[in-house]
Amino acid sequence: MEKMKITEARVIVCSPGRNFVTLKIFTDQGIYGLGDATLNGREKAVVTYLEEYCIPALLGRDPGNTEDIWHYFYSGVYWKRGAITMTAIAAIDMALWDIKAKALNTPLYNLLGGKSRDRVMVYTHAYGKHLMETIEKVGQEKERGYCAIRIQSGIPGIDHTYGVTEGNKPYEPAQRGIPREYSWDTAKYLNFIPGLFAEVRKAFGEEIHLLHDVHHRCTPVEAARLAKELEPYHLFWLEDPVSAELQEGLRLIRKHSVIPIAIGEVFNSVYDYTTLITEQLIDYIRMPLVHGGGITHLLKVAAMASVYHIQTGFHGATDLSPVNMAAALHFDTAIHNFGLQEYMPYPDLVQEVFRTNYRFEKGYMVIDDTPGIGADIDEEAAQKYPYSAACLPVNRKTDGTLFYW
Ligand code: CS2
Ligand code: MG
Repeated sequence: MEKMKITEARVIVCSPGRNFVTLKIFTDQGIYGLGDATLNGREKAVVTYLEEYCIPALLGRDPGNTEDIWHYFYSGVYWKRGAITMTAIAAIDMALWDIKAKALNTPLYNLLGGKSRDRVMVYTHAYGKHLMETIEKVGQEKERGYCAIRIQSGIPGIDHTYGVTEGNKPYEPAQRGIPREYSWDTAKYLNFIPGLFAEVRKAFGEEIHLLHDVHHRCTPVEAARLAKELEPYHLFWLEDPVSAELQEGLRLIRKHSVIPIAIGEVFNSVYDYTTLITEQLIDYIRMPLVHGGGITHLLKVAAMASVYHIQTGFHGATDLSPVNMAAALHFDTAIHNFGLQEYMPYPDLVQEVFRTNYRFEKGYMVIDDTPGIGADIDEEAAQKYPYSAACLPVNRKTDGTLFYW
């Protein structure tokens, strides 16, 4: 690969239905790379971090030196880790791998070990305001060909529940303006969910993989109760059962249940996982490329996880951009301990701005052999959709105590 030099880098912020941040790095060989830098509700913080503290130090470097550049922005920086920092590093890293694969005229997966599989199993979201609507939605997603479906539902007695949007609007938790406040009742939630899965299994049998996202809302003992009560329904995974700042809290769940656990979409480095992996307290790594320091770092995390029989299960909601999704599918195609990829189809508006190289086929994603990540951004189209501040909601218990959203 001919020696190249980074000549320019710029951050493209757009909002085709929701805010996205994309880093574009240019080289003296006319090849450019893209990296997703989207962090829902904190987009401008990442833009500033990239523009003020990263891009000036990137210019002139050889884009092929992914390992050294990653460490320059991680080990070389005094204030380490955190969602903003690791999202910025991820965007740089993704773009550099994109450049390298394009310069070598090969799809990215070839630089990550080649094909371990021809297609990548994905799961989508089914949710309803109440149990019957949820069952109906599961049927619709099954009809669409999904073999793995995440189930969320409105909870009787709770006004607004995570993961359930009104009507047929695409799922988007962030809202314009200051955070909306919702109220939550863990007891009502714990009493309702096992019955929901009993009904879903009754309606669809064992043939589809079912998943559920607790969204960080239980204490370890509450999560242990839920995990135990959900065991008869053979979930593919129970996601974010607890907030997991206290990694050893997962020991209590593990003691009471064999339900597979997926955790970490809000994590941003391997250090969030060390106890969870080495004590085999989890089964799937949720930390995505875009928030976990990019390809260079996730290769190391996935390798460490593989020693402990842990697989990947990357976050892939529509508030992570199609550039991240395309890069994730290359990663998922190549690594041996791939487990499952979250995939929510993007609304048409997003597809007007971002072009990608993957297609959905009967419950799986297939990527083509376009050199690089295989994603692109139409900057003219992006300009039609300017940024508009939005942020994630806030949650309170019914007595007003501030709680996890
Ligand atoms: C969720 C996300 O997809 C998931 O598993 O946890 O939808 C999450 O709520 C959003 O990405 C937050 O921006
Ligand atoms: Mg989640």
